[in-house]
Amino acid sequence: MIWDKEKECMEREELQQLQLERLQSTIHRVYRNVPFYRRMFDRNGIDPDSFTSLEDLSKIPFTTKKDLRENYPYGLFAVPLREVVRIHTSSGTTGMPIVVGYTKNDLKIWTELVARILSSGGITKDDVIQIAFNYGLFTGAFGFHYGAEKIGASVIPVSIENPRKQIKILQDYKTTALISTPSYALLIANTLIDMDINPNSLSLRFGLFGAEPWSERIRQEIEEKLKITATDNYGLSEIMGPGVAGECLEKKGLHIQEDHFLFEIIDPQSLEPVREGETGELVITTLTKEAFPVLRFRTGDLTRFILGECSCGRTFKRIDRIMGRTDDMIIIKGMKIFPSQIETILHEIEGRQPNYQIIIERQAGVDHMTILLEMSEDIFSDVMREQTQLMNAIKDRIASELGITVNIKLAEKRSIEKIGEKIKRVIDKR
Ligand code: DLL
Repeated sequence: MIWDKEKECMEREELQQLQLERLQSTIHRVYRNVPFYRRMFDRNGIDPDSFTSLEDLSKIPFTTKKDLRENYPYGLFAVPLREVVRIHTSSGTTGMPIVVGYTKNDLKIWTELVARILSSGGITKDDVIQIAFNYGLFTGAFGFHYGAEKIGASVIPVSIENPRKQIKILQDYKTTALISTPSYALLIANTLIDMDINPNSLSLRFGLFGAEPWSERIRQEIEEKLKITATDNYGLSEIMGPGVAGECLEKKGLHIQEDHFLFEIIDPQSLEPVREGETGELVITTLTKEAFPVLRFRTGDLTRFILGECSCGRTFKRIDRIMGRTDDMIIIKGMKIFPSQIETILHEIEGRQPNYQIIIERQAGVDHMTILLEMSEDIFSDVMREQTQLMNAIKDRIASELGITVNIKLAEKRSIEKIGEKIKRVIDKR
């Protein structure tokens, strides 16, 4: 493809004009309809009519997860509830999720943006798509479902199932594309090997994976074991769900959907923008959201802008794969968990501040979480039966509240290693 620099500059100018107009209308909408933002503007002396260039965005303070949580459930909605046609949630630190609403128009745009991600990942209307995300409050399954239907592909809404059942469907329904977390794709790939099934006997060609961090090495492993082309896609419920950014088949970074969001990368300590191309925290402003617009939302995700044009011909900028988080959120099997959530459960069951450590390991491509719990004589009994009961109670609570199966191991008193005065709460060995 011949690269026409002049045309690209013109396109960028047009894009920036569109972004500015959309930003101005978002700012007016939130100032009019969301008391949280009106107070933020008034307190900081920001006039909603004073946004004449995209640089003016820097006048607005950041919105944090804490702000969203404090406005649970509907405090940040910019439309009356009767205009909301869908609700999803993201997990939160205190068991209090962030509730996100969508108007009809929000759903239309979400569908369109996910369709773009699918199409840049190689999907066409001829594909048979197996969606192996949980259908529910999580945005992953519904987001991809509607995007795939819009493309005209055939959608199989399997949800999370026993991997053998996924494989049976892959075989019998001649699935050509798998949508899931990368860890779940790897579980399916390893199960395929255990079952001694030749991946070439499947019709599978593409995999679009996201919702959790993964590496180039894991991509190669999945591609090799399933004989597919695997692309990475990124999103978050607070902004929309999947559809925020996604790789094209060049697999050299994720194109960001610049006509619907503004992206900034800041130093999480100084909160100043990093130099172009340096790693920092991704901050996103929505430009077209009606029900749940957010301004300068600090995602907690670390990445960098990839400089230069992409050989696929798309002119939207790219970010690198997410390299980590600024906070202590653990992502396991696509689920987002904070140590404080585990701590609350342990505290409630044990009736006192627990000493614990969370260990995350990967075995045969599957992530496991173990909670190491220090014993204290007054609570823990020597009686084996009582210990087992306690461990089961903890496991059950965690499974039902956080949706994850964990191993519990009891440890001797004061045996969990400290760094200075602090126990390192999370040891991620992946
Ligand atoms: O994970 C939305 C999604 C669904 C994205 C399906 C892609 C595919 P949440 O549950 O709110 O939403 O979690 C958002 O997950 O802030 C990142 O920390 C992490 N994350 C999402 N995609 C990626 C990715 C969905 N491709 C949080 N790589 C985000 C690394 C990711 N981390």
